[in-house]
Amino acid sequence: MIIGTAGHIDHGKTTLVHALTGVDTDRLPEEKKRGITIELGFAPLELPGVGVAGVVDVPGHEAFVRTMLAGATGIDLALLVIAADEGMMPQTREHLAILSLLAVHGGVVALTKIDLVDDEWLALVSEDVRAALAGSPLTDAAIVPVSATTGAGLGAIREALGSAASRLPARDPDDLFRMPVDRSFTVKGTGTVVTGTVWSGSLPADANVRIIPSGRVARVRGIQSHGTATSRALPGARVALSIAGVERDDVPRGSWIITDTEWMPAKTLRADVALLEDAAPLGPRTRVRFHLGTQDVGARIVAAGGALGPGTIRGARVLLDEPVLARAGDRFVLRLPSPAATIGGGRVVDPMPAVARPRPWLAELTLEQRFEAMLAEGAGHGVAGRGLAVRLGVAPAAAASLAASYPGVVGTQDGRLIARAVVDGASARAAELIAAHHRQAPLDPGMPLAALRSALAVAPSVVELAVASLSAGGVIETVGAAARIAGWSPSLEGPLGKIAEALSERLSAAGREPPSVAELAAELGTDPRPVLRFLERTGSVVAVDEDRYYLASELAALVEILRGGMLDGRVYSPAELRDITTLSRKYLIPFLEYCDRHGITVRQDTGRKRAGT
Ligand SMILES: Nc1nc2c(ncn2[C@@H]2O[C@H](COP(=O)(O)OP(=O)(O)OP(=O)(O)O)[C@@H](O)[C@H]2O)c(=O)[nH]1
Ligand SMILES: [Mg+2]
Repeated sequence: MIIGTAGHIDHGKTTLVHALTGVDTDRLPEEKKRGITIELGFAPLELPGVGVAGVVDVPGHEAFVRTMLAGATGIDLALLVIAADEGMMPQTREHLAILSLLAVHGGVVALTKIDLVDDEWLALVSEDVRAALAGSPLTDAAIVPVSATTGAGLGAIREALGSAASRLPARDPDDLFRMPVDRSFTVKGTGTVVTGTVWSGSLPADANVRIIPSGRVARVRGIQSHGTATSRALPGARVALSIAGVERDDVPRGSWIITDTEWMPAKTLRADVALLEDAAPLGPRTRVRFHLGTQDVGARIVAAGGALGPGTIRGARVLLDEPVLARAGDRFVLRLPSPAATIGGGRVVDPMPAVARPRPWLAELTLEQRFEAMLAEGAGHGVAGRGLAVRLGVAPAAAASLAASYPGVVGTQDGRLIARAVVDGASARAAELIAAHHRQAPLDPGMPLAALRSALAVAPSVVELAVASLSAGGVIETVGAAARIAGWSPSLEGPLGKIAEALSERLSAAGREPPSVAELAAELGTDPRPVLRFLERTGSVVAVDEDRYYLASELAALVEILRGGMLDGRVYSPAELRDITTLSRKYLIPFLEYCDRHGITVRQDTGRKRAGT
C-alpha cells in the first residue's frame, strides 16, 4: 500500500514524514542547502492493523509538479499536508486537482504547524480546507491537526491513515504485471537498480522482464521491498528490482517494466478528457504534456465535437508524440508546458485502437459494450485476443471468460476473436465469388485460394474459417490450392465447345507442323489459350513450348519416329535429326528441346543421343 504526500512548498510534508517514519527523505546536498524537496523521497511506515505502507514524499515547489506527478501516480492514499498558518495555497489546489484527476482512492489531510496558530485561526482554516476538498477524492477525508515540532496529532494521523487503508479495494495478484519506473541508479557490485510501485500483477524473482520503450528483455536478479529481499513483487508494493545486463540509461524514469506480451505501446489512444474549471478551452492543435504513470510525452487532444471546454467530460482521441504504454481505466494528467500548468486529465478508454483514426467511445460503456464495439470496429479482422485484457482493463482471466461467454464469437487459428456473423457473411460471399469464377473461367478447375483471400476483405484466418465451414457443409470442395463449388467440373459447353472443335480440327489438319498460338488466335478471332490449356489438362493437346501446341497423338507419333530412327548410344547432329524427323528447322529445335526436357533425348556437345543409352 502506497501513501503519497501532497501540498504546497514548505508546508511540512518532509518534516511530517520524518516524524512519522524516522526517515529524513531530503538527502540531496541541494535539498539540504535550499531546505526544499527536489527529488522523490521514500520511507516505510508501520500502520497498526495494516502493516508496512510505503510513503512517497513529493516536492511542493511549483517548478517540480512533474516530479510530484511521477510520485503521485499509482498511490493508494494521499496525505495532503496544509500548514495551518498559511492554509490553502496554489500548489495545495494544484496537487488536490492532480489527486482528483488520478482518482486516488482517498486519504487524510494533515493540518500541520498548529504550534504556530491559535484555536480560532485553526477552526477558520479547517473550515476553508473542508470547503476546498468538496468534489475531490478527499471530500470526506479526516482533517487532522498536527505539529511535527511538538509531536501533537501524530498518533491521530497514523490512526486516520490506518482507517482509510482498511477501506481500500483488494488487488488481484494474478493480473498482468506492470510497474512504472520512478528511479534508476547503479549500485556498486549489484548493477542497475530500478524502483517503482507495482501497478498490477506480481513478479517472481528471476523473471524475465521487458523494458518499455526500449523493448529490451532482461532478467531480474533480485527484488527488495523497503530494504528487505523478497521472492515476489506484489501489486501495490514499493519495490527495487536489480536488473541484469542493462545500463541505468536504458531504464530511465518514465520506463515501464512488464512481463507479458499482452502490452503494446501505442501512439493513439481513446480517452475521456476533462479540463479543470479554470482552464482555457483546449483545441486540437494545442500541444500539451500527457502524464501517465511516470511517462511524460507531448500530445494533442482531438475531442469529439470541437474544442474542449472546462468542466464537462468528453470522448477524445489522444495523439501522442511517442508510444505510451496504457491500459483501459488508466488515469492521466494533462499539463501545458509553458507557462507550466495542470489543465486537466482523464481516463483511458481504449489504449490500442485497431484503426488509425478511432472515433471516441463513451466512458459509460460497459465492458460488454466496449467488447462489442471492438468487434464491430474490427469487422473482417475481428479483435486480437492478445492484448484484450489491456484493451478492456481487466485481468486476463476475466477477458478470456468475457470472450468465451459470447455465443456469437468464434476464435481463429491466429488468435483473433470474430463475430460469427462476419464469418457467415464471408462464407456466403466466398461461395458467390467461387460460383462467379466458374462462370467467368469455366475451363479453370477452381478459384485459386489466394485470389479468394484477396477478394474477401477479411483476415486470412477468417477466409480459412469460411472455407472450412463451406467445405464441412458440402457447399464447396478444395482441390489443391483452389476451391470449387461441390461437384462442379470444368467443361466445354456452348461457344467454348465450338472453339475446342475448331482447334482440334485445325491442329489435326496441321499434323507435325501446327500453327502458333498467335496464328490460331488470328484465324479464330479469339484468344485460344484458355481452351488450349483446358485441352492440355484433359490430355488431348500438348504444349511443345508456350507458343505452340500439338495434337497429343501427332506429337506421340513424332516422338516414335525420332526414337525409332536413333541407334542406342550414338550421338546425332541436328542435321541428322532433321533427316530422321523431316521437320523444318523452325519446328525441329523446339521439338528437340521438348524431348530434352521430357527425358526422351539427352543433349551433348556435338548433338543428341537417345536418353538412357
Ligand atoms: N513550527 C513548525 N514548523 C514546521 C512544522 N513542520 C515543518 N516545519 C518547518 O517548515 C519548514 C518546511 O518543512 P518541510 O518539511 O521541508 O516542508 P515541505 O512541505 O517538505 O517542503 P517542500 O518539500 O519543499 O515542498 C521547515 O523549516 C520545517 O522545520 C511544524 O509542525 N511546526
Ligand atoms: Mg519536502
